[in-house]
Amino acid sequence: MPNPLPTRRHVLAGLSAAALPAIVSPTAFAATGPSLRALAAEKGILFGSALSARISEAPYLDILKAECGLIVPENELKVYVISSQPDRFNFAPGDAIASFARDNGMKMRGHTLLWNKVEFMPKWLLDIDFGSNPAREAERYLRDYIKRVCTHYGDQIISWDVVNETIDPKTGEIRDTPFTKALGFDCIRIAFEAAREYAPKAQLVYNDYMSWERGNETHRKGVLKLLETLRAKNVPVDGFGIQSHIGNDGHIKEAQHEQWRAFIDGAVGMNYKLLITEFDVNDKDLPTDTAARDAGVAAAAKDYLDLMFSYKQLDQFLCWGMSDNHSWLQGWTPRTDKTPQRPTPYDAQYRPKPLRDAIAAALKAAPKR
Ligand code: 9MR
Repeated sequence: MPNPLPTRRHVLAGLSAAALPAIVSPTAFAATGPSLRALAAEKGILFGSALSARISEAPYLDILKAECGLIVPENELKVYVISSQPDRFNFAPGDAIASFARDNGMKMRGHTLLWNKVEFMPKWLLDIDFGSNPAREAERYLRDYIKRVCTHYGDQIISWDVVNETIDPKTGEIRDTPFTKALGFDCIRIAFEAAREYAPKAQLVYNDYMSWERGNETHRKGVLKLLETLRAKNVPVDGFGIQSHIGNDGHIKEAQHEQWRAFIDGAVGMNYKLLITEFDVNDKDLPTDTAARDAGVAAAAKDYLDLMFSYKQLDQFLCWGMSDNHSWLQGWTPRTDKTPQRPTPYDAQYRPKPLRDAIAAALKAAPKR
């Protein structure tokens, strides 16, 4: 379920430049050597992270400032935050993140204009009555919503996850939602066309979570079919966002490189740019021992990132949070031993972990794009 919305007080306390100390002290446990942002930039990759407006700890924000050139709001641009009531539009949480990014010279991605999945639509939208001409009214609503959000942020958002997770992993087909009921595939086309119209300079991305692990075959097939249809119908889509929540299916050791390469080759063969949009490593199958676990996470990450960075079409890479205490995985798949997950580059005390070294090593080994 969606997290409770951040209050205005939290947002402002956490992110406004005015609330930050005038002189920001360096992170207590700063990583040595070049930042991930610098290592990535050397290879033509933009490195960044998700940020939630609920986060206010200065050391966390310092890590972002030190490491990231790109920020994506974790939840603040989702329809259940922006429009939790009909005809109400709340941009305050997203604006706080936009200010943080601007004040710190970071670019910004947008996530997401149409999360075509009923679990993440506000109740009023699920109950919506599109009237006697549902196709026309659904299109009017969708275009209007996308216009409001895109024009609010203008050119600050360089890349949008226009449509997120519309493929049902079990069937490989487009999910049933109020929009697909009214418009079928056209809701996807309309979302991208409206995004092109109202965010003409932004890269437009289809984003999904299919992985290289066993059990993902139908999901991968469905996503490739969607990417093909988008091209066949000349829908304006520039990039394919591969979320990369690796290990999330409990198969951290079951990498299937050949199948995964065939899948990505399919996407780049259709001339899509690639992005890693939400990288983290679910460690629920790894041992309790911290050192062993961190080593397993780092090894899985290096293996995955080496393969991904071999594609020169990939030029944006974002982690889904930079420290373990702020990872969604703590609540999503708690470990059976009850110890906290360790899925991100920094630990809960904001110390860099072997995962950070693995990311740095993969960036150093990556070919220039
Ligand atoms: O990390 C996000 C978590 O805080 C939210 O409660 C959840 C529902 O909005 O979404 C999480 O982010 C998801 C992202 O938006 C889309 N891909 C999967 C991410 C992890 O669930």
